[in-house]
Amino acid sequence: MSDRSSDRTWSLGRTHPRGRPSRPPGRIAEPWGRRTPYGAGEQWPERVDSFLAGGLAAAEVDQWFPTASNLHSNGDAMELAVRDGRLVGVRGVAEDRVNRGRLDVKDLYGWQAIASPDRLTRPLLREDGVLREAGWDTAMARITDRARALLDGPGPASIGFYTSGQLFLEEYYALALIARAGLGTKHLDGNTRLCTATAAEALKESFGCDGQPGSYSDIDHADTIALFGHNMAETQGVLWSRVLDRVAGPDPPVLLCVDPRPGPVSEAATIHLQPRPGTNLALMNGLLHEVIAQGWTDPDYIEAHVTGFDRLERQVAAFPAEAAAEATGIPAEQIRSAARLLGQAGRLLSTVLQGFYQSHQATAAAVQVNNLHLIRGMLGKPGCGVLQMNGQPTAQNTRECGADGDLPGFRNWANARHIEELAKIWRVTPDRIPHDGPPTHLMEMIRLAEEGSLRMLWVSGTNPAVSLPELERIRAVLGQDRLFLVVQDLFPTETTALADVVLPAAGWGEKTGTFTNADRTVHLSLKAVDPPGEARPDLDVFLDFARRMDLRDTAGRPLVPWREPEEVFEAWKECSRGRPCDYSGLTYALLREHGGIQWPCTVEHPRGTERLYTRGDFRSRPSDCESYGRDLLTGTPLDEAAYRALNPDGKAVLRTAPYVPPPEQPDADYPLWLTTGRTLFHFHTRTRTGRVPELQAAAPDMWIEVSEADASAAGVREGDLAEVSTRRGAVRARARITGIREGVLFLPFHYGYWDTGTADGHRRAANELTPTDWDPASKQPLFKTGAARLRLIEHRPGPPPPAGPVTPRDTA
Ligand SMILES: Nc1nc2c(c(=O)[nH]1)N[C@H]1C(S)=C(S)[C@@H](COP(=O)(O)OP(=O)(O)OC[C@H]3O[C@@H](n4cnc5c(=O)[nH]c(N)nc54)[C@H](O)[C@@H]3O)O[C@H]1N2
Ligand SMILES: Nc1nc2c(c(=O)[nH]1)N[C@H]1C(S)=C(S)[C@@H](COP(=O)(O)OP(=O)(O)OC[C@H]3O[C@@H](n4cnc5c(=O)[nH]c(N)nc54)[C@H](O)[C@@H]3O)O[C@H]1N2
Ligand SMILES: [Mo]
Repeated sequence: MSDRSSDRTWSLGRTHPRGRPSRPPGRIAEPWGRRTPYGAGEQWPERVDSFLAGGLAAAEVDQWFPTASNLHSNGDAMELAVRDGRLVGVRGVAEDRVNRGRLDVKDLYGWQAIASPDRLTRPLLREDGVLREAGWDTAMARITDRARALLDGPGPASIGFYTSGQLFLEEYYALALIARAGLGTKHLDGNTRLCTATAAEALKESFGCDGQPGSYSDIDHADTIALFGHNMAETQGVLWSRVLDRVAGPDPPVLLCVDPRPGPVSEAATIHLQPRPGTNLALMNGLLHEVIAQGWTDPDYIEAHVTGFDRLERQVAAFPAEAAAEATGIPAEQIRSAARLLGQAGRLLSTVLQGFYQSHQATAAAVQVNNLHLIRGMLGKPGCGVLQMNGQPTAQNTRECGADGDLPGFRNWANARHIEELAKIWRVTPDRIPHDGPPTHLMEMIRLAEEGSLRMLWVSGTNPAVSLPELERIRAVLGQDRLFLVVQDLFPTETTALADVVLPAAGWGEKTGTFTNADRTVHLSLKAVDPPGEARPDLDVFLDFARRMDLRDTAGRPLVPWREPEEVFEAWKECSRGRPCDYSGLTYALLREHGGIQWPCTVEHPRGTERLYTRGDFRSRPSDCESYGRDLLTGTPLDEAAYRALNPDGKAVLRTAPYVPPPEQPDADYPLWLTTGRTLFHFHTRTRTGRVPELQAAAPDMWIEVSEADASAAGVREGDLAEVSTRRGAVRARARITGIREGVLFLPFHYGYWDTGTADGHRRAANELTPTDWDPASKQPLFKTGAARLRLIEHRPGPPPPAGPVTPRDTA
């Protein structure tokens, strides 16, 4: 089979004004690099990628420091090159299991952002409405004074923390201890709520506990790879290289792509299903109907390891391919072909990401992918894995350390024994850890701030004024006088602009810690250079806060006794011992010597564990599980009795839900679907990639992706300035006509305002348009569905600015 993705001229050239593309530099033009084909069961060949600034030679580098990529969740092992105390480049680590030396295009160039001249270097305090520089002592005193006053007054429920998927494990664990047992608030969540809350919930619902069953090495063995709402080519570039290398080798796997948009993934796929946004559950029910009806199941595996088959069979009975076709807009024949591909696969690997996670029945749809693997007995064997993907580099750690709406070590808030265990580890009484209901999710925290019962919000490592839905509302909530807003970041952002206190953080490369990728691989990241000015590691800031607040354990000793990241890591190992995410066999020294290691890593498994559930041994016993689950349709938590009734005693559970259409659908006023997402060259709100010349030049400004038919209906031509509006707001950008499904518009969500001025005047951020709504089970917001309209603002000559690999209308 030919390698269709590496040698095609993708359409950056197409958008160039004068016919022939002018080739952009290096890997911008060749995002996945050169192919290194390999066959099923073989080891993925090495290919070491490197980029050194200013044509420097490797011999001119003073020292190399180990780390892993921090602009996605792939966990590609890399080294930072330092010369004269400055970062000068990067190279991949050939020996590492994750990337075998390869680096994604964003990682090759992205490190340059940390040396950007506009880094935050001193704390800022708001005085008379204006942010002014101050010393750390003054800034921390301002924070602790406010925290104490609130604790003495309305109490801990008036304080909340909103953190990240981009700090380090040690930072999350310290923060979880401070917030939960120190202050006693349950208002602590991560931006993982927007990102992988559904991955976590889907794993809990099916297997009783979070924890990625599969491994990236499943790509080496699979004969069929299905990508459900996952644009892997643009969002996990090195993983995609691995797929492309299998596709280019002998006995290549076949690919299934489920995405309303065409792109590099659909171009490499045998079957491309283009559902209407928000109809994933209908599609999955249709696929499962067909798999069951054709007898493509594994009755022995089901009998031994799975419960709830009858329920699933009943649920999908009403969804033959015709019914699924009606709901999704995909022809029934295509649904049948896809079901055959999935049903007859010998070794099936599935990946799931935001096309499924950011919609109204996110958990219910993601769980059906688990169900597919369970009824086919395709789990825990080489080539048979589910990757309920993560997005951010350290999202896994936010979840396992309990810095989101979970408790550390995947403990169950509703299980009194788990609370006692945690209290013992933290040397406090169980009542110090709030557990009278599920921990507060972010969208609820925003509502509490809006109402005025949340009075202090400490934001670290996230930019909610661009990344949350319905920005007009978010700006109003975060900008209120009565909310004391602390924001800790590397750069001035749309969110720091609203803060009362801004704390300058040291970032990746400037601090030491560990983090874990989407397939449970832990890497050590060493400090390579000093942070600028007075910027400090987030860990130091949190520990300083704990000391100043004089947080104590039951015996009166300091509750948070640590000073160095390695001490926190050692403490975390104890907290994780015996839990699914067991780190007890890891040390900094081992990670340094060996590179990436997959948890659980214990005395029995000193080099980690490649796949979970290899013997169908799920962590679902009521005494052990992380969650008793939720009703997938309403989100209501199940109690222990309801959970026991599902009979999950060590078995996986087939959870189901009926399909309901998305809450907001196109109508006469707003006739189009709007969906949003990512593109190759930028990371999120561009605070880093927007400061990197190579990446910013490759995709400098916002655009609107629209089909030929929808564009011409609105009188819009390629490159024209157009407006997309929804019931929440309007944005303007130039149109790019692509092979996107008719009736659907796509906007990248990367473009906010830090580099163009304020949000006043013409707005461009995609989240001006998105609704305040979330999946009832995972509480993940709906960034992928909504009703919109398109209108021409003015004709503009020439094409829109470049954007990366957009599939043109003529090849879709
Ligand atoms: N280049 C780049 N890479 C990144 C990031 C980045 O910002 N830039 N961010 C990282 C993070 S945090 C994350 S979470 C991941 C996200 O990685 P992905 O999930 O791959 O990225 P998205 O673009 O958000 O969404 C994936 C696809 O879902 C499709 N989609 C939209 N609506 C639907 C639908 O209703 N059904 C289906 N089946 N598909 C739909 C979109 O067309 C899109 O192509 O990427 C990580 N990697
Ligand atoms: N419309 C729409 N909206 C979306 C999405 C979508 O697909 N569509 N996707 C959602 C998803 S999956 C995600 S993950 C979110 C991402 O949303 P955000 O988390 O808001 O995105 P980032 O731009 O990565 O913001 C991270 C911030 O942390 C800072 N930072 C980086 N490293 C450090 C550090 O070590 N310490 C500190 N203190 N700060 C640091 C960066 O400078 C940056 O300002 O967006 C969500 N919003
Ligand atoms: Mo994400």
